[in-house]
Amino acid sequence: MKPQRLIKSGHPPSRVASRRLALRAALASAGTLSLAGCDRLSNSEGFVDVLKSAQHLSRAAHGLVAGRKAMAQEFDRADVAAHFRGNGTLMPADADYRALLQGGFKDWKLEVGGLVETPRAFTLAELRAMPSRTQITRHDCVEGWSSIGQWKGVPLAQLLAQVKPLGNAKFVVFRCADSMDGPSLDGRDSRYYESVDLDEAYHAQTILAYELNDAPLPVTNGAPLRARIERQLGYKHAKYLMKLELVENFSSIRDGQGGYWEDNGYEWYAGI
Ligand SMILES: Nc1nc2c(c(=O)[nH]1)N[C@H]1C(S)=C(S)[C@@H](COP(=O)(O)O)O[C@H]1N2
Ligand SMILES: [Mo]
Repeated sequence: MKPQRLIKSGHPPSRVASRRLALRAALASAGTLSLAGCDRLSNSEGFVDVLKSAQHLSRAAHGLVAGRKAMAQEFDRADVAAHFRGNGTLMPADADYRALLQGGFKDWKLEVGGLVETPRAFTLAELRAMPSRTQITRHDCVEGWSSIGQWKGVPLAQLLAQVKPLGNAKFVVFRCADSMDGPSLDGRDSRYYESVDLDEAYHAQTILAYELNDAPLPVTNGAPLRARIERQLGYKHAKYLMKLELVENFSSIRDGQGGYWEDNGYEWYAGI
C-alpha cells in the first residue's frame, strides 16, 4: 500500500473536462471515471488503479481519433481572456527562486541535460533570441475551468535540436522551482515536475513560453518560463522551469509516475 501523503496545495475535488469525458464515454464506456481526483480520495489504491488502466485507453483512443500530429485548436485575439487565471503555485516560496526573481531572472538559466549529446544551459536572453512561436490556445484545468491566452515562446524542438537527444532518450522531464509540500515537510523533494514523450516534445505547439498576452510571463503563470503542452490538461503545463532532463523512463524519479500529480494518482497522458 502506497503511503498516503497529505496534499497541501493544488486542486480541490474536481471533474475532468467534459470533452474528455465524452471521448471516454464514446470510445471506452469507462463511464465510472467521473472524478479526476486532486483530493485525498485520489490516493486510495483502487482509484489509482482505475486511473492507471484508463491512461492507456485514453492515449490509444486519442491517437485513434486525432492522430499524434493533430493540432490543438487556436483562437483569435478577440477570444483572449481579460485575465488569465492562475492555479497551483502562484508564488514559489523557495529561497533559490525568490533570489532569482529579485534579480529580474538575470541569473536564471534553463539547464538541459540527461540523455543528450551536448548538455547545456540557456539564459532567458538566449531563449528569446531563438526562433519563436506565438499561439492563442485554451487552457483546460481538471478543476473544470478554462482560460484562453496568447503565448509566445521557443519551440521545445529548437532546444532539442541543440542538445541532441541520445538514441535511448524517450521522455523530457520538466523540473520546476516550486516545492509543493512546503520546503521540507519530511525531508523529501516535493518540487513540481512533469514529463512528456518525444512525440509531444517535438509537436509544433509544444513551446516554452516567456510571454503571455504580449507581456513577460507573470509570476502567477510561471515566470520566467513555462511549458505549453496544448493537447493536454493544465497540470502538464509545468511552470517555473529550472531544468529539462531527457530520460529513458521515470523509475528513479520520485514515485516513478512521471509527474507530481501523476505520483498522486493522475493519468500521465492527459489528452483533452
Ligand atoms: N510548477 C508548477 N507548474 C504547474 C502547477 C504548479 O502548481 N506548479 N500547476 C499546474 C496546474 S494544475 C495548472 S491548471 C496550470 C495553471 O497554470 P496557470 O497558473 O498559468 O493558470 O499550471 C500547472 N503547472
Ligand atoms: Mo490544473
